[in-house]
Amino acid sequence: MIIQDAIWAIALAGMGLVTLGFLHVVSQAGRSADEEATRRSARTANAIRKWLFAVLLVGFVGGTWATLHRFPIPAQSGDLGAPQVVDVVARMWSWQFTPEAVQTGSAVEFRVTSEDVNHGFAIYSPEGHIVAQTQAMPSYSNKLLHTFDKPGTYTVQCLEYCGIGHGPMKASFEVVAANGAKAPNAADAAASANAAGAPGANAAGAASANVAGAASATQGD
Ligand SMILES: [Cu+2]
Repeated sequence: MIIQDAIWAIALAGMGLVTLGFLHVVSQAGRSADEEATRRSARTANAIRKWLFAVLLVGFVGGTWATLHRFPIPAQSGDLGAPQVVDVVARMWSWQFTPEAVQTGSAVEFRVTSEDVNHGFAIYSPEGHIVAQTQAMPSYSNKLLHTFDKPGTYTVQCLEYCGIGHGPMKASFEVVAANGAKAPNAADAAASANAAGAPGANAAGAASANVAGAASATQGD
């Protein structure tokens, strides 16, 4: 079960409880109550309200701490010191990465900007789950820090409507294992790109040079 399924199940359960509450009120609406019964139900309602407030308070503080104690947005000014850096430029309607491959196991700093309008830079794992995202904005460089655990072909999809070509505004980049071994599908993709004489072939060479540089920098740490 992925987290979205769990949240969907919790939301359904909550909606079910609210529905049951409404049905209970409707079923009691025609009944007249004596004063003692009214006082009793007021006391019960007060007690339930206090408990509910306490539960909500604990849930709110606990949930806020659990989701934000490691704040997901890195500092946007100054050097983040990540061993790998990828410059990302968005434009209607394509993505440009320099370099086009990164390694697992060490942090990657994506410096994301746009040449025209706002775009949404979202990275999807090979299984199709979103792993990180930020905005691509003209005149700004937004920094996104992510460490990849699994090698493979990751997809980038625009998440901010940016015109007629928004839907197909996709691209992909390779995450290679830190020991240099490529994932099987990544090796196939690179081979077919080279065979086709794709314009990315030179860029891929530059990419591996940069990755090698980053790797040696890491070892030096
Ligand atoms: Cu878009």
